Amino acid sequence: MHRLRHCRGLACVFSPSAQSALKLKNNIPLASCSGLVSYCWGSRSSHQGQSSYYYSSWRPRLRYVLMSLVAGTGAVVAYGLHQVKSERAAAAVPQTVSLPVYTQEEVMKHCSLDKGIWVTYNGDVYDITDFVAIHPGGNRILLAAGGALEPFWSLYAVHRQEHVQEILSGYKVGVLQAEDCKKQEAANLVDPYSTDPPRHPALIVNSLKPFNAEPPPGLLTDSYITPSALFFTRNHLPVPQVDPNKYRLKIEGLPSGTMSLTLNTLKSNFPKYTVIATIQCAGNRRSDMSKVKPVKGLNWGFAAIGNATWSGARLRDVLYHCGFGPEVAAKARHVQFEGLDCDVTGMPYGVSIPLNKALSEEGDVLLAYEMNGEELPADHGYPVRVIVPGVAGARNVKWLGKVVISEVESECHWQQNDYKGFSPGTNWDTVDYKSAPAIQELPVQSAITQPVDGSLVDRRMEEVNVKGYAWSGGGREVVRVDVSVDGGKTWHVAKLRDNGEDEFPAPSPQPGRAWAWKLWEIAIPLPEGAEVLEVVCKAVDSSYNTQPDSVPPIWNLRGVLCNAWHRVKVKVN
Ligand SMILES: Nc1nc2c(c(=O)[nH]1)N[C@H]1C(S)=C(S)[C@@H](COP(=O)(O)O)O[C@H]1N2
Ligand SMILES: [Mo]
Repeated sequence: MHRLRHCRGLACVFSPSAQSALKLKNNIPLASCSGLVSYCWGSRSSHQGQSSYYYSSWRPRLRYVLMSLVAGTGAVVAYGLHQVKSERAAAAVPQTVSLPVYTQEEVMKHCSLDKGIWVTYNGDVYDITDFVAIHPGGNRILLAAGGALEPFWSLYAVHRQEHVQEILSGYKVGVLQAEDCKKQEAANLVDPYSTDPPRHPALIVNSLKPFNAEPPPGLLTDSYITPSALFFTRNHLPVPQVDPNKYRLKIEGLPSGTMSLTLNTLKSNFPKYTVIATIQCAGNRRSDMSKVKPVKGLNWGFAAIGNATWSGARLRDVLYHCGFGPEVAAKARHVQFEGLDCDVTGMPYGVSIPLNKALSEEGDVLLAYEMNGEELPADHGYPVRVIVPGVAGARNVKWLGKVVISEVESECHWQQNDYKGFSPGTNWDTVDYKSAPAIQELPVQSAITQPVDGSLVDRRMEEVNVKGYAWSGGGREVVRVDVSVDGGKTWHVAKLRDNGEDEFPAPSPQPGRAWAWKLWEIAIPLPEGAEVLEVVCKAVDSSYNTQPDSVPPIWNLRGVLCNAWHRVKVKVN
């Protein structure tokens, strides 16, 4: 963060519009910025903060339109990066020649596309101007312009791989002056993830920094309520350290100005409500989608979902207490949330939900401070998170710092340029994030947790036990789960359970308020002579929505909303 403040020519923003950059980055001396470069997050930004260096998306895009606000004229300059690529590459200095020594100050001057993008890493200086267009993580690489890569690479550990360093070495142009090196080292010692909490060893880790993990799917259906320690974790950033005594929840956009609530106020001044709600990441089952064609994002299996009891104050109660009334209602349409987790530039995680969901008495949106009867674990949002039942995980903001009542959706990356669905025909060259609405309610979903794919079934058992979960977004209750062991030719209706083996008292939900999943189970006779079974499930919700039979027609470049029939193959012996 500090490094960026030193950077004269701000070379990057987190928003498609330079305007919002000005608003968001007002701590940076924009007056001295000679070439402000804005960019579109969309096409190169990878899933939820994770970059992939595996997919074949390296060829430069032609669609690089960089807004260059030269000396405040706002001139828009279209800049085809690919054209200058070869010239610049020729200028890279071969390793055998002794390299020029640069000071940090000299490096800092190269932080715009016209002056070149320089960065330092481990005491070396790199001119990565040409690399910007082919960076799998998109133009966010520009955040490091004129400074060190280390603070960024420690946020996105995907970079700590040999071949990434190899790629970088091709762009080396010099070394950093010894004194400046020392200064950098001192600044880089802190690993932003060093304060992340300990985690359960049973979790299957998808990415360590930021931490993303899901439980072994078989454990999911062991209990109707997912134990907190096994509940999937989806973090985009380091877990923030929050002192409960200093914690303040800011409420903005109401006539009384900014309100500030303590944790104690939230707990004692508002009635405590408890809801049982399933949270599912919009990227759950992404790995099924990537089997069809590569997608960008964390390779979630089918356990990026969990069911818990959440307790806290109702958001609507807090909003009315803070002065929400007809005056605001006439204009406001959205409620924006900001987390206390920030990236290196100080940008918090942020998204929004429609205001009517937040205000509705039947919406059950909570400012939760408890999960499964205990205070929220660090990974799940301590001390306060939003629970938006029936809505994609991404909108359930953890470590909640701010609530803003607004006429517009959150401007943040995760609302504007991520978590949206597209046609299977849309690719990274044609995608227009503005053209699609943000994912809110999720479609109907189900998956098989038993038997496990690739396992063996004993013929002498005469039947196969099939188990799984089913859930739908928007409070739509799952009313039926159909299961087949012959790939979908013949079907059986599974027994739905509101509670698992544990005797959790789960009252049947009110219509439109079915926030929790259903576990299901069925024993199906083994078809005579079958050597392989293709076990398939599909759920039906109270609106008679059901799941599509295959992935290709719903494939999308980000691998979200994967809810095709879940299929598992087992051998009979
Ligand atoms: N502040 C903040 N809130 C967040 C996230 C985050 O990274 N930061 N991740 C979101 C996403 S994408 C999901 S799926 C859920 C996951 O919640 P969990 O980790 O408690 O399962 O949290 C959401 N809320
Ligand atoms: Mo998510």
